[in-house]
Amino acid sequence: MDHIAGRAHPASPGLPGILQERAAGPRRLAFRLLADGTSDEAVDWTYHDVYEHAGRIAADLLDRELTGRRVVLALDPGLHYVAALFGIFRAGATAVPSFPPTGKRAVARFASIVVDSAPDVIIADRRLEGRVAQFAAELPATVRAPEWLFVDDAYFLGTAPGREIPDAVSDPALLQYTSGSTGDPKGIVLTHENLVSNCRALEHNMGYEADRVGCTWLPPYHDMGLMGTIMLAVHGGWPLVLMSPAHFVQQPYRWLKAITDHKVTISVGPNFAFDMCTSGITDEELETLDLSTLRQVFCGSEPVSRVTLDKFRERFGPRGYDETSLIPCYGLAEATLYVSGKPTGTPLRTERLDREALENGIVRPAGDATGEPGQVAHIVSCGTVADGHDVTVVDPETLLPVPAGRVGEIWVSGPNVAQGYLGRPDLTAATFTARTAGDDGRTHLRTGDLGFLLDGELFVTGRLKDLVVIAGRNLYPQDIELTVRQAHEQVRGCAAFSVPGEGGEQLVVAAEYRGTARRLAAEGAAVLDAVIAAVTAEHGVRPAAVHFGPVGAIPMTTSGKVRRDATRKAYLQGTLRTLSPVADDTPQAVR
Ligand code: 649
Repeated sequence: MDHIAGRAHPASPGLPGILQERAAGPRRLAFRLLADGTSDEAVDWTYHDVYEHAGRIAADLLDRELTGRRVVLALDPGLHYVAALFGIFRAGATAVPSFPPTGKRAVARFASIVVDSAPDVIIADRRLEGRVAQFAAELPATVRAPEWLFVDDAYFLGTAPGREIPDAVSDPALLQYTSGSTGDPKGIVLTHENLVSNCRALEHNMGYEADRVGCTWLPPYHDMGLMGTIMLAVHGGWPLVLMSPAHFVQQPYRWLKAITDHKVTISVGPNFAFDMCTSGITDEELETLDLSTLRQVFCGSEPVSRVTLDKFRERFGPRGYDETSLIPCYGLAEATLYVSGKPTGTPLRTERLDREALENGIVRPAGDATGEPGQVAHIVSCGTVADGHDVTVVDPETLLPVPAGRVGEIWVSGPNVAQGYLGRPDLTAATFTARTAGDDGRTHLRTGDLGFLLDGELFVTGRLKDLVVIAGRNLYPQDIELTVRQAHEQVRGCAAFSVPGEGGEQLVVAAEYRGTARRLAAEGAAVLDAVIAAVTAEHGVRPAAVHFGPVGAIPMTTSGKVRRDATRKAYLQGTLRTLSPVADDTPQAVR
């Protein structure tokens, strides 16, 4: 059996089968957990270790006859998470990746996942044992209470129930919850074929390298951290250095230091992670870094910003970072993960486009003479479409494909496309089996994202739902948000959206202010002026209102994306947290 990265698995055994083969081979490093975020407390597991630990879980699940049932994974990121994932697979159950229900927000979201997925068992760390009763009280009375399986190091040392573990791979393999709204959870149904197909498509992009070493701090309960790193590493047979997301967020330096210490060749992060590194690493720390081993650095999950990439290159180029290694990529959980990425080894491509034309859906190079700052949009290419897949750009209203060089909704077809949303037949039909007006004989996944194809490369411009349509112009909120963040140093997070007003939709900006309410009272007028002046100058639209809230006021998804729709709703309901000197929560009007 061939299990070398980049080549096909002839019998297509699925991930649990691949793990089993690797476990039967020579002992090789599979995962290295940096338990405290540094190399001081590294815990190494071979494929054999993963397989054995997974077997302990699988035996327990089989003992409860859970083949074909759903099991929620509520462990902390780490090695037990990986073991439990493969244990669930080996027992032929469906894994529902989640996180520990600790903290108010996490509990609410966790509860919504449990209610929607109706699992038989929840696997959690032993330390939560005392808190389960409290959590159970959060669940609606109509929900059948799941059993809990508590694990810790001692659990894995214990003897498994004495039963033979069959290779019980049944579909569906996994239920992936999107990171969006708690009130409306959507569980994406993925088969083992989807998981393997996604790995193969990524390996086609990455090519084979004998000495590949990966590093990730991404949460394992999201598509990018799970399908993009843990599964891909097992599929490809190369070691992966793991760090918890919290360790990265506390100190972004740890990510780059791990790359340095373990001679990492491949890593990944959303755009914000690159920003955090650029602004959050001291000069002394910088001196200790060597990023020259990196050959592939994926950047996806939110718009890839030219400004971010330039700053990152300026700061880390002297430490061996080579921008050719950066791979802007695009994907979504509804397509398992991967849809497109820059082919390995090719230069980064950024288009300088006429912003006004782009607002009208037309891709036109910005003229050299274009001097106005707001007139040029820099759009980074997300590369070529995954092997075996196809992207059609479609006019969301007429459902007709648009020609190359026109903006439309990104529709995807191919084996990475998931089966649908659990228990939502209508939404599944509308989203996963869309047909173009001309009907090209295929069904497509409607992504809700906007973009265009140019010379066979995909450029993502924004989200259809988030478009701010004012006076016939289509404004991209992320552009306005960038302007706002750059307008004043005290502004941190930001969301731009529109609300109905006299004479049509009006632009509203909600911004997080880094200081206290008292400080805002003192300098608020200056910040407000700076924001309004910058937005008006760059985008030609004057915000009708600017709302200031404390840091953390703007709702975000668990993967760090701005939830503009939720921000807008909270703003309209007056529940968006405020710092504004205005005592009640009425929007601060622009003078
Ligand atoms: C996007 C996932 C893209 C996502 C990632 C390939 C170690 C190191 C590296 C490694 C392996 C081991 O956001 C992922 C492909 C990673 C290979 C790593 O290899 N999924 S989501 O469902 O949570 O959200 C989807 C939405 O995010 C936005 C779109 O709105 C999309 O619908 N999005 C983007 N927006 C703009 N630009 C992009 N490039 C975007 N990518 C996702």
